[in-house]
Amino acid sequence: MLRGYYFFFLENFSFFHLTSIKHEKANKLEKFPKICILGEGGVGKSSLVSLLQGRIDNSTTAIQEPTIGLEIEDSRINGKKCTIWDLGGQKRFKSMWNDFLKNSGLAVLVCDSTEENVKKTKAILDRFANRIGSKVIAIANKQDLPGALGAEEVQKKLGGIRTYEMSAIRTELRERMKQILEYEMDTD
Ligand SMILES: Nc1nc2c(ncn2[C@@H]2O[C@H](COP(=O)(O)OP(=O)(O)OP(=O)(O)O)[C@@H](O)[C@H]2O)c(=O)[nH]1
Ligand SMILES: [Mg+2]
Repeated sequence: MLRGYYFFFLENFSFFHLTSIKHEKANKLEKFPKICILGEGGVGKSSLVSLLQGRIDNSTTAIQEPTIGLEIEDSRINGKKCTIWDLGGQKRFKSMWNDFLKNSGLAVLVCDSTEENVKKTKAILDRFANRIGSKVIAIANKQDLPGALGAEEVQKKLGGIRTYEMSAIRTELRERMKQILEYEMDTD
């Protein structure tokens, strides 16, 4: 019983803590376009941000740590400052997404290109459709793994949202990742 309360306290403490950090940061960053990266845990969202930001090189060991709540960082797309919101994909953080997704200029829905994960990704899309807004694209990540579904197939399963193939661990794809976001931020 005591144990239950303890975890209840911890969960709620972390929620309020994260919410206040979010508000503080959000107020400062509100004036810049916001890109939200969302998807199930472990699909490679933080790895994609690292690729984009030039933090992955061939000597870097892979990111293993799941994102706790949310990471916000500055970036530059088309020469303009923007903020990237990398949402933690674990189940316990999803209730916070409604808040995090507010005023997003572009939502990037990431999947790991397996049949099972694409199904879960579609469920995310349906659950947060009214928060994600109209500007949403998908990344079919982990294309380096055998059996990865291609962009066309993933796009069909996700109900037609524009989908790009990617592999966050391939440093040579950094420019490609940048181009995708530049193009999508520039068009309606
Ligand atoms: N093979 C392969 N592994 C990848 C790729 N992208 C990410 N990974 C690996 O997948 C694991 C999870 O990556 P993360 O970037 O932490 O995943 P995430 O979506 O941010 O996970 P959460 O923060 O828990 O939501 C790590 O071990 C990465 O190295 C990829 O394109 N190919
Ligand atoms: Mg992460």
